[in-house]
Amino acid sequence: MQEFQVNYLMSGSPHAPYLLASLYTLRFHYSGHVVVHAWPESFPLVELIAKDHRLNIEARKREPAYRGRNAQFLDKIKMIQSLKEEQVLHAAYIDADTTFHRPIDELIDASQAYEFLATQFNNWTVDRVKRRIRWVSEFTGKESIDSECLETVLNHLDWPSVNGGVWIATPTSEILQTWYDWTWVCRKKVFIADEVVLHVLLGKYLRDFRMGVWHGGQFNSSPIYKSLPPSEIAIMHYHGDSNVRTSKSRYGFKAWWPIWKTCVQRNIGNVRSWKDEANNKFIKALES
Ligand SMILES: [Mn+2]
Repeated sequence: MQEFQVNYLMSGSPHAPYLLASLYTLRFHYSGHVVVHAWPESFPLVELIAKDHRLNIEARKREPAYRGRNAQFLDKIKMIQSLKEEQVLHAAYIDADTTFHRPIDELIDASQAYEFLATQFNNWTVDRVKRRIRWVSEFTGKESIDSECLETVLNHLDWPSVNGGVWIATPTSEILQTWYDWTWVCRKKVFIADEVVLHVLLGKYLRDFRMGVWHGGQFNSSPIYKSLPPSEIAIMHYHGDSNVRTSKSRYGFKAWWPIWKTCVQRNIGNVRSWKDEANNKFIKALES
């Protein structure tokens, strides 16, 4: 049995540099168990990262049950569910495109009270993403997304907007299964289907406290929107490759690039042996 575990899920290898920066900075603030689950195409790189004892992570190969649109988003839910086999009580899921800048103990402590603790994205509320949430209305039905839950969340535009990149759940929770099922039905037509459905889940589970949201955005902060001063940010989330696309965010690049440089300089995660192989086109362009 394990009280708590941090988990990542790698699909393709271009995100391996992002993963490395996330792991490296995570270790400044968290010393517990970390598992990087990886699809076969990225597993060899993740194995090389895990060979660096300084990082102290476990590399674990997994084959997704489905490949297609929204596949990584679906498989991350299944991956966390699979941890019930080894009796992990609370499992964190962290996107690779993140870096850690402050302690995360408060978030871990808070997660103990919930089956699922989500994080607010910046200072956003449901109001900001309501149009995207409405996209799933064509997928409501008896065996499908619950229309009442959808209405509930759309009637609470002041609720925090959540993001699928940072969350903590109990692997046995029904919430994960509902999240999977509802994402599955709209996977082919909805952009970032998991994130849209996560909002609908608020309508089902938030008011009885099975689900919670960490308010304020310090554990899921975008460099593009800069809703918090840098000194308050614990987890930076570089969605849309905003760490390496200066046209998207100079601030994101400035925050991430020195971390990457340090990793290369100190050969963290044996990065020098695989960085070209990872084939991240943005990093290649910046380094040329
Ligand atoms: Mn992300």
